[in-house]
Amino acid sequence: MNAKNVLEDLKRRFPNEPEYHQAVEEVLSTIEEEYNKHPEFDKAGLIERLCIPDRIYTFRVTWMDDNGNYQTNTGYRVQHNNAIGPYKGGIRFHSSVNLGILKFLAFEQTFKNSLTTLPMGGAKGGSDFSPRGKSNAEVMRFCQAFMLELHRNIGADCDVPAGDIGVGGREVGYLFGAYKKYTREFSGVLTGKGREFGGSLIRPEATGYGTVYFLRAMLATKGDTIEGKTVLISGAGNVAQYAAEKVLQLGGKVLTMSDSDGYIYDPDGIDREKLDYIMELKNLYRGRIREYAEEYPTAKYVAGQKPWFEKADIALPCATQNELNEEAAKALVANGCIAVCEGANMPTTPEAIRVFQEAKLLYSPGKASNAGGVSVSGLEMSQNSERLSWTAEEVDAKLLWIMENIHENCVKYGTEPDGYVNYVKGANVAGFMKVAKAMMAQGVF
Ligand code: NDP
Ligand code: 2IT
Repeated sequence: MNAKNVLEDLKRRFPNEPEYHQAVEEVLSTIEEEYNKHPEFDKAGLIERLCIPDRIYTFRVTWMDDNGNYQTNTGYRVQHNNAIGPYKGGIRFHSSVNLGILKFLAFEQTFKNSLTTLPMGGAKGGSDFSPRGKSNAEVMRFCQAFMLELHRNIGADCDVPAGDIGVGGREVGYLFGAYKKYTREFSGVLTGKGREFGGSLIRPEATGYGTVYFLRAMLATKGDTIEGKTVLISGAGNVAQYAAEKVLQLGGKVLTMSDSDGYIYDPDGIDREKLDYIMELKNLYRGRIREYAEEYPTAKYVAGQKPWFEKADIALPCATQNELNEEAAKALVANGCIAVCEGANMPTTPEAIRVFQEAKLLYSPGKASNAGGVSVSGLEMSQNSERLSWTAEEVDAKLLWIMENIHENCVKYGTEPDGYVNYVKGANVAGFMKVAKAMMAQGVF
């Protein structure tokens, strides 16, 4: 394989999908060497089969808003690869959603899910519907209309969606209710469900907790800990909230959180009580992070900016893709940051990753450090299959084991001759090898 040629070919065949190209380039450039040690892979055209999704569903979703007007959005499901298990991955509702973004997410998910050790393939779906400013009833009608199409193409042993940006417990509940009604089947077809109807304990916390477990493992390679460290977090949604919670539990100090309008900086730290305020603000009232600075006047609100120019020991990007660019990366390094651990998917641009790696920072890509969410989704699937539910302690212990195992694999496959751990390479090679071997064993499809 010549990574450059493969990428050029994909760009020609699938133009106008920059995020997809970006994700593919990152993986190909780091697995090329390992791939080329296996001529049988190239003979089987493996790389093309691994980069192009198995299939993509696109559908119109029409629903009625509270004023009686008809609204039409586009829905998608990208089933990327099921070599090691049923298709698995979240659903994103956000105005920015398009096919290129979902293709990047489904591609990444395939390697992430492989890293978890659980039997899950990769998929992603969503819609350009924005839940922002919509009433509960509107969100419910949209979810029902979305599932009216999607239910034909998913199933507990075929493709199991979950949440992502704009899709949390409320949306998963409505989607599950609709699936059940249309199919007359109660099954583990979605994860992230409510506790009362098959959801796993610790699933809401899993991505954020897992990210901080991974961060702790990275720091441990330097004999360091989270205790006493200052932390910049972006986002104020599901991942950011529980990353903040775990940082607090481990003795760190969270200085920032953000949303798409700006960020808040609290020099005293966002403590437990203040985090409870944010959780209520965001999850119950669906408010804006700006309101934090009105509630706690010692904090400042910076509109239209990202938090990366503040001084801190650690950065946890937990909002969205490409939210941390080269300029921000240089500022973090100049301010003495020692670790960047991604809770979001592909939040760091390729130029910024280079800045971190050249400065020999501890830097981990989302497909390794945010894999805790889908891991507990996999555990939810296991619990649904055996029609039992495990205790929070049991699930949390398994989550911790999985994150430490992913970290070990990154170290195993990503350690460079000078001892620096290239977590991007480690995650990509470890994730890729398992999928590649499974595809080889199953014949040409
Ligand atoms: P939420 O919808 O709960 O929160 C998203 C947060 O990011 C909000 O604060 C939102 O602000 C902000 N945000 C969203 N889009 C943008 C944007 N274009 N620019 C700036 N800020 C933005 O989503 P999650 O917390 O679930 O997801 C966050 C990230 O983590 C995503 O990259 C997702 O793919 C990834 N992830 C999520 C997992 C999960 O289990 N939920 C698992 C693994 C990864 P606003 O309110 O203004 O929109
Ligand atoms: O990006 C992700 O890993 C998720 N949004 C979670 C997917 C899942 O199936 O739990």
